[in-house]
Amino acid sequence: MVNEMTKALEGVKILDFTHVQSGPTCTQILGWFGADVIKVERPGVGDATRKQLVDKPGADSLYFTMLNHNKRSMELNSKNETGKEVLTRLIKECDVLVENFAPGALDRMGFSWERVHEINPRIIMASIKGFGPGKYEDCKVYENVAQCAGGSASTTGFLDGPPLVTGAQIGDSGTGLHLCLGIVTALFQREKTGVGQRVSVAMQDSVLNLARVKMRDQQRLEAGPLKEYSQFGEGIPFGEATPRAGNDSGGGQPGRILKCKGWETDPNAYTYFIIQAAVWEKVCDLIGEPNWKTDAGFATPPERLDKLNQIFERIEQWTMTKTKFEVMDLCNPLDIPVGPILSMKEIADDEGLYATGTLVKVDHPERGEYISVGCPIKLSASPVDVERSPLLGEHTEEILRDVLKYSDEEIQAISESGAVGEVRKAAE
Ligand code: CAO
Repeated sequence: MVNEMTKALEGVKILDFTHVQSGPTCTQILGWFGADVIKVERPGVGDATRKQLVDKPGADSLYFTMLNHNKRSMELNSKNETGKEVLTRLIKECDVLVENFAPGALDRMGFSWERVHEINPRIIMASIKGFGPGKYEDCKVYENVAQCAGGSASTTGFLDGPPLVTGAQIGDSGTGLHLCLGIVTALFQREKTGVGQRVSVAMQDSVLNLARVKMRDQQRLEAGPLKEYSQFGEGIPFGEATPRAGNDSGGGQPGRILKCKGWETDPNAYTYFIIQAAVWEKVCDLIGEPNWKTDAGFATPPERLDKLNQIFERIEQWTMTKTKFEVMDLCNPLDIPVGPILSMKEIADDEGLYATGTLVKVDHPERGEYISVGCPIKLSASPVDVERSPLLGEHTEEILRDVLKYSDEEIQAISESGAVGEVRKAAE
């Protein structure tokens, strides 16, 4: 039954002019929701990530293959005159143009928003840049630059250490997600107005949006110290800016990462442990400190603030006698919020994640089977089938013929002009 369902974005054509990570994550999601994503790549070169962090010589890298599922690839030189004509036809044909070139690159190609809108007034043009309008608008930006400029790095890490970037790609993939929402919102508005619009997302803005609670804390500082930060209980004064909070929880409930059984040899034998007021008594019983339920200095959350190190050291003595999964099994029935620190290896081995499609095994003609992260957004009436990423230019001819309706002679002429590189047949 499920396979007969239509997909949410079926019929929507995307001119995917994205590369590296931020843009491709966006168009990949649109592809998962059923849009026809036509990835336009430089002839013979393609998206630079195809050949970055290569693990299998000759094959597209995992960097590329995991970010470009459910797309068709077309080689097209957008600086060649015939290439520009083909691109113009693509713009006429598509509903959305998505790009994350360096600032000004599309204008230099001759395809400013004004020009694109003139070619197709219904088209939505969606762009990612590092910064919004202002003093940094011309900068090229990568993931960690965005994490630093968006307030994430200054608020990540330990108080006595340097700023830290996080492993989650909040600058690239986070921005791709924001752009995706902008695109579907603009498509929804177009249903009513009939015209397209420009959608712009800056990586700095996306990171800041995700670091919203740290801007909350910046303003709370004016009213006094941030009591839920460990440094308050430790008597360390606050400065002018939101400090790094180590592993404190951002929600106001004391929380830490604690060692579990095996920590001496396993770098991920740890659990997150939160002591919410509502479950304090259960925590006390669990760790064998029943007196702390009523003892002066321990009974209420404000009293405990200057004793958090002592309390978490005691809880850690208990967690170190259990594996992180045993901690989970014992705490969950008591509603004590804990979370095992899962390694990527443990996640890759989790059958439950394959059952939900969050992890998928994908076959690829050049590299064989590999694991990919599937679509994290589940629509009950628009199931996702994760398809392998396209080879460079795999669909050039198919798109020229079926989407752009060029005749055989015209395709021959386009090919001879050097606009599309060598036209190849789709791989099996
Ligand atoms: N045909 C012909 N030329 C093409 C082409 C095609 N199909 N596709 C791209 N080009 C050209 C561009 O027009 C540009 O030429 P000019 O410099 O003459 O204008 C050139 O290729 C390089 O494009 P670029 O500047 O976008 O690429 P880069 O590798 O130098 O920079 C990046 C990469 C990501 C820093 C930059 O694109 C950027 O800042 N993007 C916006 C922010 C962003 O998305 N960053 C996240 C990237 S993921 O970490």
